Amino acid sequence: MQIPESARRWVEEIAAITTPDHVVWCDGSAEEHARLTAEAVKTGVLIPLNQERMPGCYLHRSHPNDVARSEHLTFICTATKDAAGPNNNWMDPGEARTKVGALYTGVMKGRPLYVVPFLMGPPGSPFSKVGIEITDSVYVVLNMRIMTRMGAVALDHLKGRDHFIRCLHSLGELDPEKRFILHFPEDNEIWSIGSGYGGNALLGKKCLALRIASWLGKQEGWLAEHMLILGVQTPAGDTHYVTGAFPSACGKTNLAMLVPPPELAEAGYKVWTVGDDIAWLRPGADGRLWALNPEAGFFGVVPGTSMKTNPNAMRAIATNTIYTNVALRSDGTVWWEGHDDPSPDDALDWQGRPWSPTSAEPAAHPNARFTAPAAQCPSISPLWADPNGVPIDAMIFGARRQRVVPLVYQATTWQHGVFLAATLASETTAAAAGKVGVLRRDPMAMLPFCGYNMADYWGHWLEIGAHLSKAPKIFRVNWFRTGGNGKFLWPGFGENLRVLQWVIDRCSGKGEAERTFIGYVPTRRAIDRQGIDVPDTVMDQLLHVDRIDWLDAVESQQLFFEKFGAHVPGAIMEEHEALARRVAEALQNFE
Ligand code: GTP
Ligand code: SPV
Ligand code: MN
Repeated sequence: MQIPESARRWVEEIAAITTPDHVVWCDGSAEEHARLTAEAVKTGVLIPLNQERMPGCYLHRSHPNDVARSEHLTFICTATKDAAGPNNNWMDPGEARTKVGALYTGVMKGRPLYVVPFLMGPPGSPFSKVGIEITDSVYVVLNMRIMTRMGAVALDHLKGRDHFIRCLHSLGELDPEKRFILHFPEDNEIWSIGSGYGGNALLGKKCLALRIASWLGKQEGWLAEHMLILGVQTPAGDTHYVTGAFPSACGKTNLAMLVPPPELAEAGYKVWTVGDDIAWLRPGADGRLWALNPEAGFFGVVPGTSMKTNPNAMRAIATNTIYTNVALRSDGTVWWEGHDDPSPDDALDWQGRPWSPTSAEPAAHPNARFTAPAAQCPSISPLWADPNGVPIDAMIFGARRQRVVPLVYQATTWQHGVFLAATLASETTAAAAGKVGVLRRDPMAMLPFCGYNMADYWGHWLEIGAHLSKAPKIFRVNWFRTGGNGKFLWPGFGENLRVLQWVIDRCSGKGEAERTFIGYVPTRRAIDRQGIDVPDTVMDQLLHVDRIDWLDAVESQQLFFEKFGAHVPGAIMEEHEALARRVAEALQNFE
């Protein structure tokens, strides 16, 4: 491995502060993987699963207080508070370095310090970025090996230069009082301490590929987004690529791996997975928007995953997978709520406590996760690691909304679409610590991940649109609308392809729609319902746009925009005011 001098010096500096037992440079080799896995098993970090039934699979139980991202402990440390915006927690960089820096003194005593070079994006792509993560967690190393291109491949990408993002991680004492996830975008640096969990600790993912990358994208003219990327192959044989931004645990992985229902499969539809969580997008010389997946694996929600909901994920996680916080059955296999098998009579829950179907608590943590190599997914696209990515026809924005938002509708222009995405709101999930089911604004599904002032970010979106002669069409979807009985009205999962069909139709100038005050809504018959039991009355409920509901929505948007003051782009306020006018008109016509 070609180690740049600057990296060597930085590691020495950190080792002098954290005083580890020894330093291990990770090269990403198979031999190293075997050695680190054995080490993790010996120290109880990983529990081997039944190797006959689940080759290469392991279980990890995290600390019970460390099971989700900690948004309230996540900070953007920029010179001014204004640069971070009201969407982020802010800490002065000097203060952060003093206060949190002190926590690193001697923190790795008795533990190894691993140096993990990693590449976000395909090898050989001019758009890929290199990070180096220092960590004292072997679990982090083993996860990074699945989620990124790790080791020699990353340092080779540097070609002797020292353009890498410094990522410093320590488990610390796993004390929530001493837990911080800090980003220094002005210095290309990330500091994380006190958590070993996913988005807090695998620093290539949310910290680098979204928060730091969104900042870099603003300077360099591209976008880093919380988006899946998929390709829909139609019976005609052409493939249309679509991105989908949904907040955490709102359906990206499931949509990315969609299996067409029998009627559509027979007709010749196929869905290809390019990415399930993060997309880096840039305008191409052809005036289209191109997307690539910077990750190499999936860190997906386990509960609810089954052969019925997501067979591609089930196959992807059958081998070489790390399971975090699921239940363990007596035969050494795993189980979770929503699994195809019935509840086991006796199992150990995610904390290792005896569990039976009469137990009061769930067997798996609601935010239990799998870490699996993307290449293992049966629907993985032949272009998933293409250095240029794929050209995007449509972008969809989805969220959990029991009420108000129809199954699907289309924005009238790019500017209207940016406004639609900026006003996205969703009911909170178990992916972040805090209450579940509370409605909050989550623009572009990026509220926890935008590394700078979100209103400036909307401006950047508008600016990107100005560089696109063939901009993707923008849509809003909602799989989660409920009826009077509180049940979901739409069957979801594979059947979501029926909505994608309309989306693709609209991109090619087809697909029936009615222009309403929120945008183009499909007519009842525009969504193909052959083979599913969704009666006309239910379809009408799914597509209903209610004037009173939207009057409330406009008022709440106003309050949200006010938080960002003068940073809100004029074009966004224009769209907001135009919507308010259209809603008022609709109310008048109604009376
Ligand atoms: P992150 O990894 O946290 O960013 O989440 P994600 O957006 O990839 O969410 P994921 O696809 O893992 O879905 C989370 C939960 O939503 C799971 O429990 C799914 O079963 C459920 N879900 C996904 N798609 C649908 C759908 O179409 N309908 C319904 N009702 N539930 C869905
Ligand atoms: C999310 O919370 O959106 C995730 C999981 O994708 S984590 O990597 O923990 O952020
Ligand atoms: Mn995510």
